[in-house]
Amino acid sequence: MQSVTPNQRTHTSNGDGANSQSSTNSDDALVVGAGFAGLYMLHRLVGMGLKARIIEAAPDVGGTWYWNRYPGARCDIESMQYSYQFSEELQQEWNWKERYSAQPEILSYIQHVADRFDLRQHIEFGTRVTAATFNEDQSQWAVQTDAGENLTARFFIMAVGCLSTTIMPQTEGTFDFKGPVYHTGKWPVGGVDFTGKKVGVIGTGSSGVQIIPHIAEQAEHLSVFQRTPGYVVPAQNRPLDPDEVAEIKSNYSELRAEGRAHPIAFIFPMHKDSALDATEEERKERFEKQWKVGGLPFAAAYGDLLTNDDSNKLVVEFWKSKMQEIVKDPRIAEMLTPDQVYGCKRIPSGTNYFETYNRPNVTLVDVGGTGVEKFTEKGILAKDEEHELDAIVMATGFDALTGSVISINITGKNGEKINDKWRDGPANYIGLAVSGFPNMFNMLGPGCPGVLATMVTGAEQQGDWIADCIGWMDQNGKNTIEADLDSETAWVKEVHDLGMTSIRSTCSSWYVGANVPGKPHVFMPYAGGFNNYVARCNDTAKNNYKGFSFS
Ligand code: N01
Repeated sequence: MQSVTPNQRTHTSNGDGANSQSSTNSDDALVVGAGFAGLYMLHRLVGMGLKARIIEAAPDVGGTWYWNRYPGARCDIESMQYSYQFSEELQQEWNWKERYSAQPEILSYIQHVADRFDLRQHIEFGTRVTAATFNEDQSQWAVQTDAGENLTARFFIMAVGCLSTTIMPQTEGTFDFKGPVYHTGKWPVGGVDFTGKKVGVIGTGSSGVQIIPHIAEQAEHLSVFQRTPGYVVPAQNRPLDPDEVAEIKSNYSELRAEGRAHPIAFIFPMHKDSALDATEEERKERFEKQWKVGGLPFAAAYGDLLTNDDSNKLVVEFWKSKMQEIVKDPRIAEMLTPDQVYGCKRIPSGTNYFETYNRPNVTLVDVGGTGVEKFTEKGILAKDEEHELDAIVMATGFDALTGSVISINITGKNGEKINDKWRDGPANYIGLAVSGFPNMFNMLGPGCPGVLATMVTGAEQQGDWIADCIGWMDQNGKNTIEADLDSETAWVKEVHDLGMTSIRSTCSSWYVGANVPGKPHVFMPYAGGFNNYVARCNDTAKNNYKGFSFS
């Protein structure tokens, strides 16, 4: 593996992160993160002949797919669509094995992309960016790393991941437990052997739903600590049929174009009619058919399941009947039944999830409302009962969308900190640029469809927009770009107003920052649809980057 090491370059610094003079070794662009977004960004920048490099904390590429290597980790968007489309050769030569890829296969794919496009030579692995300061005199970013480097670059681009800063429960005695504690989002590279162990899993979101069946198969006993049950839908994963793959590949670009024109950048069987217009019998038939499609697409059995309360109640009734068919103990089935509307949290795609609760070595512990009460030396205290454990797995999620940005000490113009700027919630223009922070771009974060659409497609769209913008600036003699405050304020309002129309804003979840104590409650993604978002970004570009100022 090739990487740039700190002593291969020299930089001058005045000690506070802002370089006192322009360094000859300055980069055109520094990108933070070597996941799908960062790698594509790098590919574009290097392809334009720019001096660009990625700083990556992990020892390898992959981003979220490097860290989330827990057993059962798998994508919930179909492999043939959850992949890059910028290279016809790449999409023709790569052969996905399953309808929904497991983490090892996705990681192999990303590693293949890094090798195939010769990107590793531009990546510094094992290094974390700690601070970035915009030097107004030199119109450059001064970037510091935990390796003690002081780097400079004209553009500072964050591809830090929207679900990458892990969070642990802030519960009494967090550090008292004497056994090992793992987080799904930072899973050990060599894996963990739970054979013969009593294991506790906290959390039943997408990560918990995926890991629970695997731990149950290995451990002597598994206790699942559930605060809020979810509407888990079987993924209906299966090996891909070679004929089906050949068919897609024979006309891949058409499928890709259809995907890009779609609100979530993902094509699947979708119905537009109302559940209320169907007879009970028709509905049952339709729901059963779409259940076989499974996963996220199940919600498209009718066009109004996520927008009409009465239709939503109908899908909840059907979902309950399916879950109750699987779970043998009615008391457990009751505990597994959510009381929220269907779809307000991201719907986990599961495999053998409900079946797991029929196993004699699995206990479901209801910690509704408060969550786990206390960690003790021996395990977890919940509802006045101590559960003795050998290991604890936190499937407790992430400080989503903003956590990995604000963990870097970023200072823009006039000494303004990103932490202060985003105190009441994230602000940016078209989800890409923050007023007061020139020549800084943030990929797949707040204010864009990112987490509500297919991430790889979003990464390419934003990577293209940023690269094209930099190309345009160079052609037009512009040195810096900055989002106008007025445009930013209007965009923040638009994101908020659209968010209020989305079912996703109606309950406590990471979409609204409710999972992190003290985080402002703001619906962060752009809910107007990927296709509309792309049109807005393109319109801005076509109009000489309307809403931005240049120097
Ligand atoms: O995290 P989450 P995640 N005591 O925040 C519980 C993507 N993803 O890692 O709901 C007890 O959804 C918490 O309970 P509650 C996907 O976008 C995708 O699972 O807050 N429980 C919840 O059950 C997903 O949405 C895939 O009441 C506590 C869980 O921990 C996103 O990542 C796979 C607790 C956290 O769920 C995040 O998913 C994995 C406490 N003190 C992830 N604190 C795919 O399928 C928290 N919880 C592609």
